[in-house]
Amino acid sequence: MADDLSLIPPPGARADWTIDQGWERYSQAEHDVWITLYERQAKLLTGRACDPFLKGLDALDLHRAGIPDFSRINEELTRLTGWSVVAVPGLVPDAVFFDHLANRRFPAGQFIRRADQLDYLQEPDVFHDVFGHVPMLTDPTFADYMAAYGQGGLRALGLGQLHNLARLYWYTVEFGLLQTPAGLRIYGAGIVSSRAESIFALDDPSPNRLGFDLERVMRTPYRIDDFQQVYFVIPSLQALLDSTLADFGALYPRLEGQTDIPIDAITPSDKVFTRGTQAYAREQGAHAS
Ligand code: HBI
Ligand code: FE
Repeated sequence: MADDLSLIPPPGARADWTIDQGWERYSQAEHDVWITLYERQAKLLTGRACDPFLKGLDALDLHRAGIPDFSRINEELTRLTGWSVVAVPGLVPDAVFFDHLANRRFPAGQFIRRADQLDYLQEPDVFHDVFGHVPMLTDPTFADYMAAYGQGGLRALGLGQLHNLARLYWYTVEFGLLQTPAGLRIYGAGIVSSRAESIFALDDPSPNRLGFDLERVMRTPYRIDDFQQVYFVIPSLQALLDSTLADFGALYPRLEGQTDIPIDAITPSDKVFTRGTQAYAREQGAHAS
């Protein structure tokens, strides 16, 4: 998370931390990185990503000529759901991030990873942000969820409760799975933008896959450094939106009195899709010094 002590934007950025995308300044090598990543993921995600994601990818025509020009995708995106993409230099402070979301603007990194960093990157770049996040924003229900999350984020900041809400973002927007008649499908941006996790999240026997429950998710820590040990499955995008329509003001005091649920635990009230072996996490732990 960005340093919230300072809300002052870096030199060259506007007061709301946005910058020009500068699309005409991308080099061919940068466009080629996008095309490489796009082709790899598009192939992999057929039958893995949920239909709203695949439909959004098509509707915005995200592959044409490399890194998309935000002004081009915004025409269609705004028409569909009232959202737009704005360019930012990298991570922005929480308050700035939530204010954009609440106003249906998605802050996207302007830069793209280097060709030698295709699989791992610390800060969100234009591929993670635009390929990963923006297709779902063409879905009216998900679009409403993201805006509601931004509003909830601003309230949570005021209440000092962001740690709980950040878990909701992580386990839905970034790493969420959707239950469909054809099986589990991915909608989380952190999964769809990663080749390895697109496979791991659905196919690996290691992680738990559990039914989404708002309070349960808010009590579950997450890892930012490796594949998830637990994925939460929503029954529908509408159910996700419905669970966040209420003000969380009453929920936070209740959470204060409860302990976190260990990341690999399954509780008696969990709906279990997969009881994971946790073999991958154990293996990684064994390798850590
Ligand atoms: N800034 N650019 C950017 N992208 C994010 O995803 C982001 C951020 N700042 C804060 C932030 N995320 C977190 O507050 C949320 O993930 C909870
Ligand atoms: Fe993200």
